[in-house]
Amino acid sequence: MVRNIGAVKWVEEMAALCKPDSVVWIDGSEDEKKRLTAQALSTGEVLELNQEKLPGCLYHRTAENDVARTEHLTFICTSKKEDAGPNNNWMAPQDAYSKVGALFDGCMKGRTMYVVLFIMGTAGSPFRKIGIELTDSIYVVLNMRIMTRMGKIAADDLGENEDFTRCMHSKGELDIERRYILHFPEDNTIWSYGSGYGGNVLLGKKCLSLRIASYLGRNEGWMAEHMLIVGIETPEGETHYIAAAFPSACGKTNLAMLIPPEGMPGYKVWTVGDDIAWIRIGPDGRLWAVNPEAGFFGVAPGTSYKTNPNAMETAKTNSIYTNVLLTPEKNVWWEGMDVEPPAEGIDWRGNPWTPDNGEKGAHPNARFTAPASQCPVISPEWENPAGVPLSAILFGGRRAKLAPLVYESFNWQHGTFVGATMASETTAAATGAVGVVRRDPMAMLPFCGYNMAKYFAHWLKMGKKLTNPPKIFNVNWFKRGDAGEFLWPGYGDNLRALDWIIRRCKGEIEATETAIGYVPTKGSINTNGLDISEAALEKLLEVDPTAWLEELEGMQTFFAQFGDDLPEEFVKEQQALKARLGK
Ligand code: OXD
Ligand code: MN
Repeated sequence: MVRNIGAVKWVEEMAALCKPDSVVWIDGSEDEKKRLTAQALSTGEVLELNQEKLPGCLYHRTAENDVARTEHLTFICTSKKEDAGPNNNWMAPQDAYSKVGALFDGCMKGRTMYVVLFIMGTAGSPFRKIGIELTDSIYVVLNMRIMTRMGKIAADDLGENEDFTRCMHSKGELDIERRYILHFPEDNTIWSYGSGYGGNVLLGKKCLSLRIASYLGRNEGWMAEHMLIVGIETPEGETHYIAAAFPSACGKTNLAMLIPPEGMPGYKVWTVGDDIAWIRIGPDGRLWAVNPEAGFFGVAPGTSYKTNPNAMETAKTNSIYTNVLLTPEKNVWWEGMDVEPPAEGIDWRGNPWTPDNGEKGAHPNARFTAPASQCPVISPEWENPAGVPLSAILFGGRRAKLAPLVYESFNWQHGTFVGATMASETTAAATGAVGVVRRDPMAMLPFCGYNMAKYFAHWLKMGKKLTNPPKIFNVNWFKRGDAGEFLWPGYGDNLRALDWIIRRCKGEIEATETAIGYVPTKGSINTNGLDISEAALEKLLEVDPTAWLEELEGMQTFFAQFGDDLPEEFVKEQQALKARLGK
């Protein structure tokens, strides 16, 4: 299948290091899927779910110590430490290769090495990148089948080109003491050892499409962002595309496939992507975005027919469930699924479970891996190799008090500053401490493959090249009233804010200029059919200068770590914000 000399040589080299019993090149065919599934079922690596209720679906449990991305074990290995920046853990490339090379040495004895050629993006698209992942996990191969376009199609697309990302993975011993997720941006290489958790091992996702791609994007003049992409079709039949960055647990997948509220007839929502956007400048001076992934790797807990019916429908067939509760009927269940829990089941750890035994049935980071093509509202444009044109970029976080429901930045530079000062508050459920503000610029803090100060500069540079830039907004679905209650219903009603955004992009409505940007005037948010008080709406749109001055201090403290690398424009933006706040 593959005659690519560079690929063959690299696979031989890595096989010589890992010493697998055999090497299997994956072609991506249905027959091969059947064979691999049968093999994984025979070893217990995956279990078959109820084929009447969940046709084509499989179940997998990870090791207990391996349920999430391990940021403290994730490294950027550049020749110079300053190129990784204060936002990344750093290891010198030679040290990293020799330290983790020693772990890879012989790690696949008794195992098979699978060779997975995959495309991030669509075949032949100018946006796309090709990777080859070597792995000793069938679970990884089956997930890569869903999350990427892989096998023969990728081999054909690669041809004899030796420009591909070398992605090396082994489960190793699944020992957290021997776990490393290493990125070598200068070598276009990723090494992942000792984990079986998606974000650490589906190397096309966070590792390639964000960390390596952000580095490539800076060199090549494009952007790799942690953003969903959604198309909003208005009753007039125009579709506007929006890309939006939120930190985890802020509802990206939900927003990407929301159901319009009853009070907004005639609107349609089209999902292009739920996690990653690769963005380029088009010949028209606009930004064009593609979703490089082919599937969704969504968080199961909290996903229900109430919060996200489209995600539930997407994952009903041909999907892989990881670390959820297994019911006696071989069905799945998780907290926040909004259906009665089963009387008993097997929890994510593999232990017998009952609703009152005090344990969670599903791990809070339990996942479904589902083909995007199965999403009932997948956009007809989602595989367009040229991408979709962006009318707006959104940033958002979870802020109980500070940020209004929605506001518009003054221009690209200010919008970049708004994104760079993004922050989100932790919830009691997640950490035990309410209201701890974590700064997470553009939701990229764990994913920027180089010095983030240079990433900010790249954003500013991109803006200078745009003759027709999208407008940049900030949203906050999580503002609370004095009694701690959420002021905004969220979910489908978030379309009301998106609608305001679109009307601003079209220049149809006025807004109120404030110190932080343009805020909706009273009455300009469509509240048709929404039960919300005037007082709540007022509070949602309020800008409190004292609170923002405090916020400015937090921004300054955060930016201080970048020293002189921080773009001059951001120093000016801080001064301008202070002046607008009346200080
Ligand atoms: C994800 C994440 O899995 O952001 O998408 O962690
Ligand atoms: Mn993500």
